[in-house]
Amino acid sequence: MPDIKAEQGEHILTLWQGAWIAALITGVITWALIIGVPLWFRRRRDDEVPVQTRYNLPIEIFYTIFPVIMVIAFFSQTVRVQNVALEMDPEPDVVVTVVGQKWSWTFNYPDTEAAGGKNVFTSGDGDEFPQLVIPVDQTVEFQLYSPDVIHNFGIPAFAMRMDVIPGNDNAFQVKPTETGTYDGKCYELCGAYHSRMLFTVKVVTEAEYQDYLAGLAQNPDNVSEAPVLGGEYSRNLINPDEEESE
Ligand SMILES: [Cu+2]
Repeated sequence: MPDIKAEQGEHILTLWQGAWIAALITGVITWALIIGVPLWFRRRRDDEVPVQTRYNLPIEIFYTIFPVIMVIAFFSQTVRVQNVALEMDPEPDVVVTVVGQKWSWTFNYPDTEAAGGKNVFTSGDGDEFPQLVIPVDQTVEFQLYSPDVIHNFGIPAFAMRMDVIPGNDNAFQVKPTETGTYDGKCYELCGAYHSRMLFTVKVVTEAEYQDYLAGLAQNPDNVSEAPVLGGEYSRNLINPDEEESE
């Protein structure tokens, strides 16, 4: 069983376990019928013809209605859990602007300002995987932005992931329950170096989080005029003269 480290993911795990139990009960009954029927109703003597049943209305009604009831149950539970897991607190404790682009991730921390009101961020490339640092027991909102193609921002330890779609900015929130370092990756086959889109998530205490942000704000490599939203590379490919004309 996966060990879930975020409140939202715990609901998803419960749904997953419930769905498995329901599916297993259905499976056991189905396997029993598949194996049992040929045994129970086999021809026992050479001169005997087994009972020839052409139709059985109650059974036909049962196996039409019962799957419909199962679909309704699975569907309604999924919608219920989805609504709980995707519930948005209008005032999250921390906001991170996550940029998924070919072929890595950038994490902007818009709540924090470096000297002169500048943006604080951390970024990775195909060789070095970026690390996202967030505080434990606080509601963290991920605002997902892509300048190029569809990516998918996912952290298995939180049992949460979501598409990062150009022109359609998604968001979700997590409340991590335990400090530690967890893996994350892109879950949408986005192109040649999709497999390089890995990152780690480090969940730390509030004090460590503030120290981390202060450290980023001191490092010129992690400070920019505006939020780093990516896309320069692909834009220059389309229109190489754009920078000169600006
Ligand atoms: Cu990707």
